[in-house]
Amino acid sequence: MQKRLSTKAIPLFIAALAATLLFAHSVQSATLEVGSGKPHTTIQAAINDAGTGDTVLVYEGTYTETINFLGKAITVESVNGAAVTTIDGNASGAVVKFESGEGVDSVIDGFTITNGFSIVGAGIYCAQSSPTIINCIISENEAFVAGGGLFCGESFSTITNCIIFGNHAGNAGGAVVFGGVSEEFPSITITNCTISGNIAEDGFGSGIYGAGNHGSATIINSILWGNTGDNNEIYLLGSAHFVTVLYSDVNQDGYGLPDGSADTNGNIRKDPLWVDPLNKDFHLQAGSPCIDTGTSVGAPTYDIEGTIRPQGSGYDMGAYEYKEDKIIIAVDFKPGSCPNPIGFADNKGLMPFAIMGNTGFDITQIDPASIRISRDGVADEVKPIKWNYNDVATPFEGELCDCHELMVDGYMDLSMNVYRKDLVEILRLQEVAGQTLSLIVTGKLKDEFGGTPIKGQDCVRVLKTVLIK
Ligand SMILES: [Ca+2]
Ligand SMILES: [Ca+2]
Ligand SMILES: [Ca+2]
Repeated sequence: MQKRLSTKAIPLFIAALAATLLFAHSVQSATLEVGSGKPHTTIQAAINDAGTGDTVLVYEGTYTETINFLGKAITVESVNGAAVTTIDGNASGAVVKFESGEGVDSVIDGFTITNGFSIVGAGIYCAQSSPTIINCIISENEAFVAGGGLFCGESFSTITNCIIFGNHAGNAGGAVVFGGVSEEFPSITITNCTISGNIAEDGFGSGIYGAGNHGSATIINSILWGNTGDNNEIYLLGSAHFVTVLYSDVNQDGYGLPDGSADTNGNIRKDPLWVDPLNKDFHLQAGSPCIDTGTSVGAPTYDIEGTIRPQGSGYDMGAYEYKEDKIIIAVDFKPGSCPNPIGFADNKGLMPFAIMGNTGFDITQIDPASIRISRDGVADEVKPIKWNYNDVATPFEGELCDCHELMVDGYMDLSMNVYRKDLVEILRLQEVAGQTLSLIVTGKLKDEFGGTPIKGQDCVRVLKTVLIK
């Protein structure tokens, strides 16, 4: 028998249910979509409808409007990032405004913010507000007086992973103005930003300008280079302004910055070696002094494009983390057997190994003459002696030094040989007798396939007694 609700109990039940739903509504945040064919076609319309904790999710495209957060603790973010999602202010005021006491939970993430025109703060204007600004390209905005890119007055804003490029101020602060006049001591934090090509017409702080009576800026893992004017990168109006610069590349001395002869506080003064700054490409080239020279302290987990930080041996300076263009290859020493022991190195004895092909990787693209074997901590490399194409092994998806004995899989492998004597002597394997260690195989694709570097590894077990005959 089912127990039935008495008629009397129903209103109570409904009231309880309604209360539950209301409660659920108050804690669950909504996502408001913006784009062509979406419930909202302008970002501002979605902001108007949003409540605390909601996300305004903006699809690719150019939105010609200016927006105002209206004091709301919401996240306005793009689906696919700043490179393909633009807010164009149409030269009618600041493009993005925070002027109603917004705090850290008012977030703008992943937009190009451009074509603003105002007295101050043409790209982003924050007054007595402290928003979170992340993954944005703030470019080609024009302030009649100050703060071409951003104006942060009485503000504790954080600005992370942003490119602030090609903005213009009639007087001061081509890229950023900070400071305050009230009793509060405002302080902004700029982390992993790339700031270049900004102009302050009167020459004061084409990069960053400390205005008002007081204020401080902390600049971490950032690049200020190629902003135009005297005192071109940073300028502080008075003695009650402070700037702390750490692990950054700034083309200026003073403010505790290096003069180019020595580094201070992790700061450097060296050409950042951008890929193509004239065409707004601020990715780092291989060999840039900004690669791996940032600090992990306070660094974001991703870069402006969503690449995981750090890549390589450390965090980079600027909005982009340098990502090595490298193909990871599957390698098997002694194909089809494991644990790949090595202990006796006669003159002519060979150790076979294979670089394995699969559906996505055709090993005939590899330049066999480029292949080298190395181990961590040893500078010298070993060159294999002969190679051919055949199917001898299967890629193994497991822990690096785990064993398997899988052989043919229908995909052709690049099968090579190396003298055991070379491995033992050149890689100094006696030093690691009794250990299992990984040997690294590097090389590159043939030039007609782009010459892309390749890298992989497999483990060998070095026997307790390594003999050389
Ligand atoms: Ca790095
Ligand atoms: Ca093996
Ligand atoms: Ca194979």
